[in-house]
Amino acid sequence: MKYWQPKYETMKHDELRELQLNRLKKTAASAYNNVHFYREKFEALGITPEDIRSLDDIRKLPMTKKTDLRDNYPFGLFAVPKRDVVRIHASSGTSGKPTVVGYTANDIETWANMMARNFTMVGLDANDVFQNAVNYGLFTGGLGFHYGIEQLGAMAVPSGTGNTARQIEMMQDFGVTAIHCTPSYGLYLAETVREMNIIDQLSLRVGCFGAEPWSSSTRKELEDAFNIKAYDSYGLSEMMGPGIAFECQEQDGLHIWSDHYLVEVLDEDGEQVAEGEKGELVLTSLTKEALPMIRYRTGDITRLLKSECACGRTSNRISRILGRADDMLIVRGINVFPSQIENVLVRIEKITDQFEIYLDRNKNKLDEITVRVELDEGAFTGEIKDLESTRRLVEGELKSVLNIRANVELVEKGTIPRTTGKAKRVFDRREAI
Ligand code: ADP
Ligand code: K
Ligand code: ZN
Repeated sequence: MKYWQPKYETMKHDELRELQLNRLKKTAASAYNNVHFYREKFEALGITPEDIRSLDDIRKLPMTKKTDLRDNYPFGLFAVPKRDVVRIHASSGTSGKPTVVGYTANDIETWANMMARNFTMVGLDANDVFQNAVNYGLFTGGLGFHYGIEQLGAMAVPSGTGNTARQIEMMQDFGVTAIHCTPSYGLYLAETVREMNIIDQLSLRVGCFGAEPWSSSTRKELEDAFNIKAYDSYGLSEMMGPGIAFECQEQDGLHIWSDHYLVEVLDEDGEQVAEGEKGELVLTSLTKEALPMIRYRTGDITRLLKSECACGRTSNRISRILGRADDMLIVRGINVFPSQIENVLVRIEKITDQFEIYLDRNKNKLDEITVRVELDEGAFTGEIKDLESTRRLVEGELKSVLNIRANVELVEKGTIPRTTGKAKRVFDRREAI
């Protein structure tokens, strides 16, 4: 089977635009009628959903940012009563609290079908055995992929993260044909497989890699090491999770599902860029019920590609993600904002509010984050064990907010340079993957 939902995947452009317009009107009406935040934004601009008469009218609508989710934490942007929400997920917020997203039963089904489209697009079907080697739980990558695999009818192996030896054993024993993980973990797995010299015992054909940016040289490395085709999977929690945009077998840009999302790629002045140009990806959901998002600024920089593709799909297409428009860091696929770290540190008494963040890649090619903080004068007792307990305290607080382990390095007060301008706090020493 070539397409999962051929009607939508290959819909003619004018028909698709009509569908988008109808769905945009519905989404705007739901946001306006059910979400106080949107109602106020529309009113401030002097517009109502009735002002949307063509797709170009999207430009009349207000933009939404990640901080808007924080300000309405946890459920303030939901457009349906709580009883209609069947699941929530959470991703990193810009400060102390995570960003919470919600789904109705229809949303979950839409998402599963979107994933099944992606899998069909890269040549998978019910005969495949699919190992999902990402974090389950509040992150969207686990259950998001999982439901898609089941929707496709393939066999899901919900291996989660960690224990590389076990991961490889499962690949061998279960005859795994497809895997999903971050590209950096993929590289580590590949290296381990090479060291064990067992590539002949694997049945892998397809790898789906996402949650962090990666390059075409990493693609080649992964494809060579595993003897697979490696595909880029893009998504973000605010738009559902993974699977919003996905590469097809042409491996030349990602299809972004136009029946579910209205795509804008905007320059710094908020103007739509021309084909081939770079800009920030701004998305409007067209079918999301629990959490409609209007002109959501993803912060991700991409290029707009022409929508014709040799695979026959008519959706919008974007290039791989080229970077971020803001200061968000991606560490092992998990988003980290310097403001989150600052938020933790200012609450701890024994240290000053100066800090530096160092990012490195360890020998297993995995990201390491180190936060350098200053011990406050009065807090130094002269006892090494007290230093160690302060360090552990800071590590623990960071872990609970960031969801990943950060190394903490304590230094003497005054070590971190003070600036009068904008402090340089982040030192990213990782080579690109
Ligand atoms: P978290 O990972 O903290 O749960 P999200 O799932 O919302 O949060 O992360 C979404 C972000 O991850 C995107 O906005 C983008 O910056 C990054 N991302 C996801 N997939 C890719 C990809 N394939 N290439 C580059 N960046 C990606
Ligand atoms: K991410
Ligand atoms: Zn294609």
